[in-house]
Amino acid sequence: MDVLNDEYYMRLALQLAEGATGQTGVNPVVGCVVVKDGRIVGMGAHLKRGEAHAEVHALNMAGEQAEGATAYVTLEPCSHHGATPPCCDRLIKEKVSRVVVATTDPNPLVAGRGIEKLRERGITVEVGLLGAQAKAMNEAFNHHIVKRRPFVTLKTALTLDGRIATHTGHSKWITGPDAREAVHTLRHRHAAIMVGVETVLADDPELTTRLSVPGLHPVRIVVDSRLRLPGTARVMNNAAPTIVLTTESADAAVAERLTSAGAEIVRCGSGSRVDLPEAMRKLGERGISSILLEGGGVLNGAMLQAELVDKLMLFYAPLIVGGEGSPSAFAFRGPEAMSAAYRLHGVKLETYGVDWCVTGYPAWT
Ligand code: AOF
Ligand code: ZN
Repeated sequence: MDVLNDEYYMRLALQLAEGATGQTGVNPVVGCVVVKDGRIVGMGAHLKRGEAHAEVHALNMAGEQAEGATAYVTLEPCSHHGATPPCCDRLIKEKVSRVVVATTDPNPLVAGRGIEKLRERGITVEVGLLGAQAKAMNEAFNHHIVKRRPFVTLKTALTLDGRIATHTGHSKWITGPDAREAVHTLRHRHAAIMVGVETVLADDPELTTRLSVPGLHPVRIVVDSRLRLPGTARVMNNAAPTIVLTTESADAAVAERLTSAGAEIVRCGSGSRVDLPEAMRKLGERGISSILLEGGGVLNGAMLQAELVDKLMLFYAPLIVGGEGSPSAFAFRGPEAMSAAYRLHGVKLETYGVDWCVTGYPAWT
């Protein structure tokens, strides 16, 4: 049994928050634990945008026992009127005497004001306990609320020699069932999933979340400058919304056909290719805070070059396929000198059955 101390309760609050990853939309995941005289009297997590914040659930549970209690919150209590009233007002009203906060809220509407307001009312506030963990679990929220564009995680399965198919284009399967199951969890955890039209034409994927326990489907985004997407493609089924990113010059009649088949057409730029920075801005504005980028190689390369990839998750299978023409996970010209290669930092290695996942961040994240 752990020693019961601040860290013990904050870990519990972090677990509550973590459990809701993928279901809070543009909002962060947040957990709260209220402790009075050595006993937990309230617990809560923010579960859905528009519904109660973590503190409200926990304080509702605590009732009158909140008076004189300590509240452990994974994110600074909010000070603004959003979909719900400010959490710091509620903590003040319930006469909580101490608030332990893991990390401040980067939302410009809050950004320290929540902590300030509590202190002004004589509440003891301590900030920073398990702050790194709390920040990491909201990496997409922290990015989107400040930059207003989605946090993009590039995910690909690849062979040890960096290929995503053989020279004939055959690709099923590279990684085993454990890695593929992990990818479905990733889909649940992202607001949207994005692929190039080549991937749709080659594999006809459905791009939904399919797990032993059902998850939420991400919005499906297809990058398709010339509108080659067939109306009969599986991404066009009604399991989830589908957005097609294209250009100003794409054919209006084809666009109309895809719209009547249920897709939403978003035109980005007047060049021959989709203007990716503009696309990310438009998606961010419409509340898509995170994207799982599932390739293929050309789109991966273009997104990386445009510095629009914020995280990479590379699922390596212990396979070598060779083949001069076999498609690469990153199909772009790349730098001349090795010293100019994209170097990942914060690299972590995990195993899934016989496969490995290398996670890392590019220099600009
Ligand atoms: C908290 N506790 O549990 C959450 C917070 O539109 P609203 O009202 O849901 O407000 C969303 C903003 O509130 C969000 O951008 C972030 O700044 C904060 N989220 N704050 O005190 C919570 N989910
Ligand atoms: Zn709040």
